Amino acid sequence: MGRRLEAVAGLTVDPSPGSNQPVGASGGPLLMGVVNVTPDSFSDGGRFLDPDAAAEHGARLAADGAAILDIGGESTRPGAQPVTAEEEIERAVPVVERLAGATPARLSIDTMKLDVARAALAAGAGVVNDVSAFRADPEMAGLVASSAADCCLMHMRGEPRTMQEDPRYDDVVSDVASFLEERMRFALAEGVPEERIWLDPGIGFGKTVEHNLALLRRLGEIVAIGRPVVIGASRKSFLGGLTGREVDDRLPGTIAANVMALERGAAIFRVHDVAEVRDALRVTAATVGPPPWTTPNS
Ligand code: PMM
Repeated sequence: MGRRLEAVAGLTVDPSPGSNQPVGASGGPLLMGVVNVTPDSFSDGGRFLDPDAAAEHGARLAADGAAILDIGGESTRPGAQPVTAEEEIERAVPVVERLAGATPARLSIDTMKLDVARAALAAGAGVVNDVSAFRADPEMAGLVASSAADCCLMHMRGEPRTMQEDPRYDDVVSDVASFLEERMRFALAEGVPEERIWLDPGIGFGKTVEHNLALLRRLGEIVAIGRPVVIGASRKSFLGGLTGREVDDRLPGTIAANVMALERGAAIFRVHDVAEVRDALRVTAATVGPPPWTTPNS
């Protein structure tokens, strides 16, 4: 069994889960299960507002093979209204507390706010997933640098409230790659070690269907930057645009997008349906063979 397959199977995920080892140190693609503790998230809003229910859901995703659980207290769906840091902490941190030590998965906090990230790291999170790539709160970089957490820097055009209003690019793939390189330089300058940085092209964040497809088709150009690439295509509206399916019926499209992303070198797969995507990625990984892509720490 190859390294990549083992990681997808959840056999080698992290050498010491819950520790601050860079995720993926064992090599291989990793599943990141989505735990949205919001009333209005894109596909699962309102389902897990109760912290016990959310933690139970996270534990289930970990049992299904998620090496990382991404816990978020603010919806980033197009047009979503911002929430205060207090509200976001109240939603997300109790879930981090319940899951810390109760699951082998690494805990990621999906936030753009410094205070939320700080509280989540103190409660046991080891990853900061900032969809603003440290633009909403530049001090986030210093927090990550001083905490030894990993971070995910994602591309988004504008902000969630307005990002889907007529998005335009010269060339979406090279624009996104340049943006991610610039944000990575910023993070490095603020003291974040390179081996703790992951990059994400931000599927659905200020992009048309065609933009999302170009990013998936040419994902290799993002992978070539040399850091682990996160892909978040799960249930997103471009899949609805292509298939005519409502959000709960987009699993086949989600699987297709993740399989293509694995073939093109993505390392971390942010999904709602961990068990199903895991099976698809196991078959893909077994078929395509040894990793052509950059693993964390390489
Ligand atoms: N997508 C959403 C939220 N957070 N984080 C990263 N790194 N990448 C993503 O693509 C991403 C994210 C929105 O999706 P959801 O509302 O289904 O969670």
